Amino acid sequence: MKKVMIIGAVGAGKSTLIKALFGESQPASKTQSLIYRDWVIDTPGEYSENPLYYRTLMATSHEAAAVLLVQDATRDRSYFPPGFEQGFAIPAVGAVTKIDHPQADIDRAIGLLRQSLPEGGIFLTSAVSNEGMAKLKEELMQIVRS
Ligand SMILES: Nc1nc2c(ncn2[C@@H]2O[C@H](COP(=O)(O)OP(=O)(O)O)[C@@H](O)[C@H]2O)c(=O)[nH]1
Ligand SMILES: [Mg+2]
Repeated sequence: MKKVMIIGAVGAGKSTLIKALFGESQPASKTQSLIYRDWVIDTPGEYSENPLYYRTLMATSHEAAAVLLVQDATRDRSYFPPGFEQGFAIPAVGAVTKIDHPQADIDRAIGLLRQSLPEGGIFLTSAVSNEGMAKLKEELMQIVRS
């Protein structure tokens, strides 16, 4: 099965999002390396924050059908460089995480994500309330099945 590679800063909620996609609710432990799971590739946040790892992300993307850029709704900055999505040869979609959080600013998160993902769908999600999870899963399943 084709895979979706999930990228984003340390603590953005990537691993928790993946657990929610698989219907699990236990907390995610810190991601120390690339983790292949079914149709998903989880990545350590350091890979998105440190340009030294960009080559690893690019190489890993060759095993994926799409890349999912994750932005934490509670954070006031993005770690992706502008236009990051264009560096990948595969389609990209975005996800804003933690929209349930009292400090979430969804418009700010969309704005930050759009700097790296000029086009492509952006899905608003919470692994806590499960809001937006079904829609995101549907989109990703469509990509991996195509
Ligand atoms: N409120 C809230 N917290 C979340 C959500 N998703 C993740 N978190 C929290 O964010 C922190 C980092 O999550 P994690 O999945 O490990 O981030 P990763 O480093 O991107 O894999 C953890 O404390 C999670 O409990 C969410 O949807 N809502
Ligand atoms: Mg993780």
